[in-house]
Amino acid sequence: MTQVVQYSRRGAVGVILVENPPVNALSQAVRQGLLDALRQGLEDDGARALVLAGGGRTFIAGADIAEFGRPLAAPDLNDVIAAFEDAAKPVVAAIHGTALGGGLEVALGCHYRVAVAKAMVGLPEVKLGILPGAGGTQRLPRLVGAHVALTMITSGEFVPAPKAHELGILDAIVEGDPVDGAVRFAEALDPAGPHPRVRDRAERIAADRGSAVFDEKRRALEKTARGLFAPQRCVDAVQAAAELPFEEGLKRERELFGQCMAHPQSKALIHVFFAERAIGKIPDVPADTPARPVATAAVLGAGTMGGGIAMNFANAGIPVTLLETSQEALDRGLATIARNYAGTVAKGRLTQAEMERRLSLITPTLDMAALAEADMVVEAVFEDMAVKQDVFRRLDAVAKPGAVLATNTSTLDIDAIAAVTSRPADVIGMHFFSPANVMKLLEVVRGSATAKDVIATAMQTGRKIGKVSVLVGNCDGFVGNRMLMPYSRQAELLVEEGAWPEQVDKALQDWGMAMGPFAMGDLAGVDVTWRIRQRRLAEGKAAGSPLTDRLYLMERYGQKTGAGWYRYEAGSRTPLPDDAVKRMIENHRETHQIRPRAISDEEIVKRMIYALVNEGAKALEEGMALRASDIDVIYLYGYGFPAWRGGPMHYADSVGLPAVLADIRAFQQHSGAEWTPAPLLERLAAEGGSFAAHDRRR
Ligand code: 3H9
Repeated sequence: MTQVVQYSRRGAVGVILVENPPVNALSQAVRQGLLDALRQGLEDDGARALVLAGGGRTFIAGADIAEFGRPLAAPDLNDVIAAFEDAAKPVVAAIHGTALGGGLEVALGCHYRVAVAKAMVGLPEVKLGILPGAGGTQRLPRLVGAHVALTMITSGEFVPAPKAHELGILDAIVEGDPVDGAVRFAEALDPAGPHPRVRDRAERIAADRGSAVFDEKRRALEKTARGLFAPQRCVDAVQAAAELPFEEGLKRERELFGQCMAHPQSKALIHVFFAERAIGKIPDVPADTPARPVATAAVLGAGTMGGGIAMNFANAGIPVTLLETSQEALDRGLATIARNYAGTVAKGRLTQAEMERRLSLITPTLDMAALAEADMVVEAVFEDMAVKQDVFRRLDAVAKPGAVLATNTSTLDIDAIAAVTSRPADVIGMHFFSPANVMKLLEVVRGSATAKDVIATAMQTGRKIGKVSVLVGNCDGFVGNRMLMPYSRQAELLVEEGAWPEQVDKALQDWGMAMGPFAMGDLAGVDVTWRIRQRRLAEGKAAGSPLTDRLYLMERYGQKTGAGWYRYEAGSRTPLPDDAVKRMIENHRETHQIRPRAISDEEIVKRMIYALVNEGAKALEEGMALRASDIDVIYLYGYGFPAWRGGPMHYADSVGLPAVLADIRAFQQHSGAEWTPAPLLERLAAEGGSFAAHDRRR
């Protein structure tokens, strides 16, 4: 027998224990080990019943995702499950931690399931762009009916054990050690049987035959899972459970599973699964780097960003001091925070008491000296180097030794800010995204002097306050906004050349982006873009199009003034095309003698997305991002890039780098230097490589 699965006996009950850290994934060795241990248990005359459990922190978290994409080696998981289901002795699954995907499917193949109250069960395959492929879509509906099964399988959400018990997925909740509890449960069973098989439970699912629930779910998913392939296939599979005999249903599930596996969306979503877990791996700041304790925090500036950042700390239970320069600004900031919380309470997502607890963790002040005890200070004042340097000089004078001094700048040089302090090693960038209390992304920006434990502290604190923390280097715009500059530039050029803002936005939204660039510009503020443009022009850098200047002169600053690239009706955030903007664009074209041409959606998408890819490749080569997959995570969590396309760098891989490069070269012929291909892209395309392979080599 293989070592990853062990068989032992407790009294008259045989125990099969999976030991495949960290999460007991069902690798080939585990599948084989399960078959071997089952045979041993069945042959063991001293065992009247069997218990299946997971060692370590969990039961079984599913198939081994790392094996996907390769031909699956025998034994097939379906055969393993069938062997358990047909076993001549009763088998009890003992669940703690999580029973997910293939893990729950194995448990559904056991005759009984017991769990500790803290355990969770679920079929999260849909989040990987696939569906349960080892009988989950056929067995779960037989236990809980089509409605609940559809909800669980199309959402992938985890169900806490007490709820799973109520639903009939679990037979009992056990106290204390799960294996002890399961052994007690097994001792009470009659070894002579019959041993109930989920596959034989026909009544519940038969009632769903011909039900409208399937079409209703399909229609709902058209809205909630727009553009996604797997959720609709999940419905097909559950419907097969209602309409076909078990074996035929399994066959249908297999076909649908194969279709999902072959689809580019599953490759993208599986890439995202690993990309999200790679961001914490920093070669020179290993996971065991001791972080500085952050028990208290302070935020400088109670504007939109500062207020949102303070809320993050309060939400995580960290007391936070909020500093402003005038009582009026402080009152305004606090009122916004209170309004934001009240909105969440009104939606039923927060209790009044919890809102009050969080508000009580925020201490307003006008006195810089009140920051003296904070373990971490985040500066969120006006985006201007002189202003920030002044703040850091004063902060340096009051902050306690060892405090982490972070700046929330979105574009400025961290080293120039750190240089005005006596402790550049303690200075770091923590770039939150607006609205900071909602957006998940945090770019942690490492300066040339930033200490490793300060990096570890910022990354860890970011996670603690609910952010997806990605480490980036110190360059203009860091990674996300740096890539956004050529992206926005393309958007404006497309409009100069003949497209309308609403056409550009629609093309990108249809492609999957949460928002188009012009609607996003209105949200961020045209004045903000204008200010960045002015700074970059003064520094002699490429800086977008003069269309922004015209809009700025018209005082159309975006949503906040009710007009930007679009107009907004009072109280509404819906962008409406505006003739005044069209006239402005036409005027601009005439002034510059541009003859507008019809531009296809395909051209729009290529120019926009490849602008991201090309700049991303440059940032990667310069070491501003540790991995191409980190760039993908930044775009998924900070810029509304569709997860099912895997992020810009994965998308380029999926198209094929030679094809991407050929298009970029064609754009270069048309518009020159701004499309100079990234040398890394050229190299990878020439050697038949990919960004993923480049990541693996590092
Ligand atoms: C499936 O089952 C298909 C079947 O229906 C049909 C087959 C025919 N495989 O998330 P963490 C790794 S599809 C391989 O940081 P946590 C993970 O990469 C599967 N590796 O921990 C990480 O590695 P590293 C359906 C896996 O405590 C480490 O474990 N199941 C797998 O925050 C720790 O992970 C799922 O989709 C896996 N299945 O969360 C469940 N799972 O340390 C996916 C984890 O090198 N997993 N790893 O970075 C999860 O949701 C979470 O990992 C879990 C633990 C909740 C279990």
